[in-house]
Amino acid sequence: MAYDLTEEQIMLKDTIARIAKEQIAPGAEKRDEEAKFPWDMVDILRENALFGADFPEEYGGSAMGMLSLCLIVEEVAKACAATSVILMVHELGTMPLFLASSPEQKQKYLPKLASGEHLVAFALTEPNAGSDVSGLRTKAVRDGADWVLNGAKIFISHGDAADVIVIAARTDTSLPGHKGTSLFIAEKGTPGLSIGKHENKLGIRGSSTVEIIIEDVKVPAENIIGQEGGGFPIIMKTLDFTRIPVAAQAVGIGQGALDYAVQYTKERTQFGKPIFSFQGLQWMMADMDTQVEAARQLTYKTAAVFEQLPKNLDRLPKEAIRFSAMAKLFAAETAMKVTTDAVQLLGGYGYVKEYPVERMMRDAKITQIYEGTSQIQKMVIASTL
Ligand code: COS
Repeated sequence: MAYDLTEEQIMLKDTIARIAKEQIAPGAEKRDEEAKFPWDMVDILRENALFGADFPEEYGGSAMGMLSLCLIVEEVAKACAATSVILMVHELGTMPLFLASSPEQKQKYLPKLASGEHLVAFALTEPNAGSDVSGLRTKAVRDGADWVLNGAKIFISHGDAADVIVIAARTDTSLPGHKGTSLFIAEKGTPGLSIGKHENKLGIRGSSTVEIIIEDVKVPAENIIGQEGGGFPIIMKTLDFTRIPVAAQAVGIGQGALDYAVQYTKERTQFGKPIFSFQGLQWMMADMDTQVEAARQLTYKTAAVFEQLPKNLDRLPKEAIRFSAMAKLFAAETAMKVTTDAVQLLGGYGYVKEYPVERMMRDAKITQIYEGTSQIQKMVIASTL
């Protein structure tokens, strides 16, 4: 399959790179330090109509597809990984709706999500259900025309900023977790839905990560997504799709660190020469460049494969699942290695907050963890062999 960028995609990438350089990069250090949800960045993404990049036109999106979304995420992440999380969480929270919601649910929720007027969160993880999603304890019990949800979620990105929250809960505890799980839409302000602990994180500190407490939260019966008990395959398929923007984020973080290191080593003089002239450092940067480019090509190829696939409940081809996990694994590992090497290239300056590479190194770490750890990606890849 060909995945060369079209003229439009090259222009899109250049435009986002310019916006990121002028409007997103300047506050990245402050956002990292303050660790507050960046509403000013939401405004920039709204003004540039980026929330609806991968939404169908009939719901107000621009239907640019997964590859274009990845180009956007990559360029934003190059400047500020925390800001790119806003677009990634948007894709994560809306994917179950694309895959399995009713026409009425789509009509009700997607237009305001496409414009970015509403934000969304995906409430999946629990203290006992991280890598093992089948261990969910949050329960939903039918009560007349409603479902009543009880439980707690942790590590939920932007749960405090979201207007719409997609919640995974067990609707039949007599069955193994992956059979009795369902997904529900809950709206901000629903009685019983509250925000608990805010995590104080190592990286992507400008994004918020919260606990969500669910106490007798009533949602109307029509807010279930797909069939009762049919949530697990929707969750798995959602992650198959959304691991690709995570890979794009990792590529952006790696490229941002490499660009900074190249520029720095050309300016920094030691032993009477720019340190870029030393072959030992050139070889490091040649390796970094090769790794980032390889991660980028795997990510673009995967995005191009996925954009041909219909968003419905059918199981994805094995090959697509394999590519998604490989892209996420390889790009995340690359981002961690390349950012660590960038800190090394800057030496003492790399270790202090006045220079951005230590932030990039801290930001890179999460790409090896969220939406499935690197070890889980290896399990997924191995399961397709
Ligand atoms: N798409 C659709 N359905 C899938 C699927 C996929 N990619 N992968 C598995 N399933 C289905 C299986 O077909 C099976 O259904 P049936 O029993 O009807 O056949 C069911 O899901 C269970 O499959 P399996 O036994 O393989 O699941 P496991 O519980 O062993 O879990 C892993 C598999 C580890 C791959 C899965 O739990 C996973 O991805 N974990 C990581 C979760 C994660 O990313 N967490 C971070 C969340 S951040 S939002």
